[in-house]
Amino acid sequence: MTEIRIAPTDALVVVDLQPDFMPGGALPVPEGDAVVPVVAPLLRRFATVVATQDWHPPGHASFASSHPGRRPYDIIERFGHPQVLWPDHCVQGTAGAALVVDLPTEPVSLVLRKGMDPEVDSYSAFRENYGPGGMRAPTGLAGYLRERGIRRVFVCGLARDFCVRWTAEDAAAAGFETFVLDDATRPVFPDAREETDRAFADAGVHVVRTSDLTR
Ligand code: VGL
Ligand code: ZN
Repeated sequence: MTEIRIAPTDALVVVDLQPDFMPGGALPVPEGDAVVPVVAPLLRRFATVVATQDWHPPGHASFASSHPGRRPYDIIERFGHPQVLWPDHCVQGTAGAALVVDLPTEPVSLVLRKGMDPEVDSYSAFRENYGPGGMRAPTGLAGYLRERGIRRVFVCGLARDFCVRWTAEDAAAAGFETFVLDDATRPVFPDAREETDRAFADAGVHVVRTSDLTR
């Protein structure tokens, strides 16, 4: 076990804690609700807290309903990369797209909405998924964090194998020392656990527990 002292140059990135990702929601993450009470007391311990909000227009290209003959969780190719087709979820302005109410909002410095391009999915808080020309458009988050002097990024929230994974990989690629808070995240596909662990190791992302954090 490690001991990590929280510093003023650390940021907490809380990924997609929204009702649609909770059990019973439109795109349920098993045990997704279990991370909320783990994350809630963490927010006040960081000077910089970013909360992301999946925020799709109706008819988004990541929805199976936008592809006749396809069903949720089918995989197709878009812009040369695999795209999981999801149930309709986190539609802008709907109750399922709000941030969960059991999180304190006062410590949240920035709410970053993503997935607004109707044609391109957006798992990561830092960049959209692959779009036309194989490009991944930046969200501006790396610049926001750099301008605030952030050096380390701690990622938690949902889902471990999609938005948390892509956010952590991109944080590391952007030069931040990056940690995933493992007890504060859950995967949408629990069978993908080892693949995600390998991706974190390959990216140099540290997987730690919230009990490793001290101050
Ligand atoms: C997510 C699938 C689709 C996530 C968002 O938050 O991990 N997964 N949109
Ligand atoms: Zn989404």
